[in-house]
Amino acid sequence: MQRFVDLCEIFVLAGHGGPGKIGFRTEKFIPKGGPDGGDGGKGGDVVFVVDTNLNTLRDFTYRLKYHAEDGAQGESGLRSGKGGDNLRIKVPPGTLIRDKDTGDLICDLEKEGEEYIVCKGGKGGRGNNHFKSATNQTPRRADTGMPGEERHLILELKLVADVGLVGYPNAGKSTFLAAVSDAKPKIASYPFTTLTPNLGVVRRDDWQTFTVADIPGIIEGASMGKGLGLQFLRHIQRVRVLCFILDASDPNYEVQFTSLKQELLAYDPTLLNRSELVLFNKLDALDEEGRAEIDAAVNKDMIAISALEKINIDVAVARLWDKLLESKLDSDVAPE
Ligand SMILES: Nc1nc2c(ncn2[C@@H]2O[C@H](COP(=O)(O)OP(=O)(O)OP(=O)(O)O)[C@@H](O)[C@H]2O)c(=O)[nH]1
Ligand SMILES: [Mg+2]
Repeated sequence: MQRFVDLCEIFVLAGHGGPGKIGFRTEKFIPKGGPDGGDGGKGGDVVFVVDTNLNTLRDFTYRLKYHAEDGAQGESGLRSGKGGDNLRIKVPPGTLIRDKDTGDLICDLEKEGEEYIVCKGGKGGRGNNHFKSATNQTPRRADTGMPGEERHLILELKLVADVGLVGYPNAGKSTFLAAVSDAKPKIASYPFTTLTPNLGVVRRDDWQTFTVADIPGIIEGASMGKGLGLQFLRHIQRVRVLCFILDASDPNYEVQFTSLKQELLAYDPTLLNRSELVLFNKLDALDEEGRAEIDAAVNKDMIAISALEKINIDVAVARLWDKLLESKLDSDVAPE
């Protein structure tokens, strides 16, 4: 199983500025050429850049130190040394970067191509030309260049999804994600099948797509650490629409709905202000009486579906899309 990594620590170091050059002109017919040592090149910066093809921080567990290139030494003829290349580190969208020593948030990278310079490269040292004076025409002195900035960082990933699926274990969240998106999550008939979040892209047509996050199941008492706890709720803190999935074939589904809401409230009360859609799943498994009960409950914010038999899936997707558009008007953030 691939490990999902959403928190890690690394050390980054920008390039050292190149040293200045000590040199003198030595051309023919110019016997006493003056100092002509060029300046050192600037050290490379450490830059973080969003790559939407990534969705975990796993790569950072293999390598803990990152160093941008140093600047080159200055050259004769007053030529500056070459600047060190910037080190561009790719991170998935939704990566928060903190300074480990101060705890301060440095940046929050969300959109494709977004980037941030976390450490600046050191300035190159001055060549000996700069040290020429009336009393010293042949300075044998140059700067060494400044060190690059360095930092211990904590990277934290919060998935950026439009819709978050919330439900008890075994309710059919992963089955729903598989039915609507390109994701292939593990599905099984026992609770806590999903141990790490899954992200899927729902494609209505070429330009209407949105992302859905499927997180591990939540049970009553999760805020006190029961089950897998609430740690994964951080991944749906940024969603615009919460989609509750209830197992309508379970006689306790109403009680479960109430406790899900209580757990969300305990974790982050603002989650309850999101736009919501409730899906009564496993419609296919209901007897006539159960069906009648669900039929009475459905309305524009509550739909009966079967994720397994793909009943009413299109209706659910259309409703999620409408809700995203409505919430877009509120927050003015467009669905991708
Ligand atoms: N009859 C019926 N079974 C379903 C339906 N949707 C899901 N299931 C079954 O319910 C079981 C659990 O499905 P999952 O999608 O793994 O449930 P989950 O909510 O992701 O569960 P966790 O990952 O454990 O939280 C599987 O055996 C599915 O086949 C449905 O619409 N009808
Ligand atoms: Mg699952």
